[in-house]
Amino acid sequence: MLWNVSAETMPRGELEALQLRRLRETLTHVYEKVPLYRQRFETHGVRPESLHSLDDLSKFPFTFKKDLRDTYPFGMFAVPLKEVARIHGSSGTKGKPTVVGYTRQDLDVWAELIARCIAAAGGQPGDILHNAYGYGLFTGGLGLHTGAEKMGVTVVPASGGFTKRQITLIQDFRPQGICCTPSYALNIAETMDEMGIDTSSLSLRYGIFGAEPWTEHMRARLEQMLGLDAVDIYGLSEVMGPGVGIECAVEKNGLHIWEDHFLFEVVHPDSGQPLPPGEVGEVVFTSLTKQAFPVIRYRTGDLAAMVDEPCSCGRTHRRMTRIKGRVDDMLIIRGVNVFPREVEAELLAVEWLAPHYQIVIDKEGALDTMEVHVESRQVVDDADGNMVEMVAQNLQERIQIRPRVVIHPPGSLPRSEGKAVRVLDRRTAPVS
Ligand code: DLL
Repeated sequence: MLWNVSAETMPRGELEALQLRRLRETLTHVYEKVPLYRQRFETHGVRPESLHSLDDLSKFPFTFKKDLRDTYPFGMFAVPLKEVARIHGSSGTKGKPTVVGYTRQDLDVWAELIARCIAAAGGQPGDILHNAYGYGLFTGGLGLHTGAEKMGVTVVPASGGFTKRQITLIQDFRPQGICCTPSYALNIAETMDEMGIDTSSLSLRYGIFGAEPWTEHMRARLEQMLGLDAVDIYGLSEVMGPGVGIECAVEKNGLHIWEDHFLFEVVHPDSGQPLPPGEVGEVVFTSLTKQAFPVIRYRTGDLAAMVDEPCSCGRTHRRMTRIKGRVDDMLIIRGVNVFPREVEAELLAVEWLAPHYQIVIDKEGALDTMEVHVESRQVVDDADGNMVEMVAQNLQERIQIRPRVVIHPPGSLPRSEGKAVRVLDRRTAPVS
């Protein structure tokens, strides 16, 4: 089902004309209201009037997460605080959170886009949606919540945690939809299994999973364990929150970005030069309708490619591949560049390992150490160390460094209730 047929199937020419008009308005709005943008534009010798076509956007400067930190808390708001109806933020692993604001109109647009997402996932008015994204400063819980309400879906505001109680609610209320992080969905599914619940008796038809990277392997597992269609939802607080884009249940292949509200580019992470469709680079967003917290060419740090092919669902909005990683998630261990997603891919390829792992980086004297902790699906007898040896060997071939591998019994590694923490880098941990 399409929630907003005319917007979601708008012919490209019409969509681009709308984007150009909205982009001009946004550039004017930030130039007049946000000193940081005015100064940046002036330094780059551009003004809102410099924009004649969508391609001209590339003349405008980028915005970075650091800009939000430097103007903490409200320095990049483009409306007076009394017009800000709500504030959200991201958790901020490095001290203060990044803060974003929404006017009433921004909240309405957000709800509309979430309604489009729920419909794309296979939901419809009258459904019950079990919302296990965290409620609070994090955008996940309330973002999905208000969109579902707007659509006429009954929301169960479960938030994260108290997993057994959540399972009781899922059994008793019989929701058609569930939304949470994929790692928490796995936690719920495994807990059901432990409780001896026959998942074929569940009512779930669709799952809206995102807020962290996940893989096709994980999708297959969640679909099989929970008996639903799982789609990937993407977003970030700085740009709006969940619902910047979503996969459609028809193709489950790339996330439609709601291009009437966001312009997206993919650029080379070092040079900042735009990349053609199909090439993986850093995703950059410009908001087209936001009032309180507009963003111009915001560098997300997320890596993906643009997909510029028609989709059989009928939506004309272009797609983005799954997020392939982050620009800054590269670990440098003894001088070798290591990407956690490479470790994940190697572990998930081993049939008897479970998708629960953690990478711990530390130092012994001057030397970096790397440990990979992973769970097996069943209790394994590895007295002679052959299994550990095999996993360590495979990892070494893939990442050029030999980690110490520890295989843990099923159920022993910490489970996620929100975004899973996959890497513990103790070299950078603050000394307490
Ligand atoms: O995670 C918003 C969200 C909530 C998205 C619920 C989807 C569902 P932040 O806390 O600001 O906002 O974190 C944003 O999370 O830059 C990505 O690195 C990552 N991320 C979000 N969605 C996905 C996804 C929310 N589908 C950051 N796949 C982003 C991979 C994702 N990474």
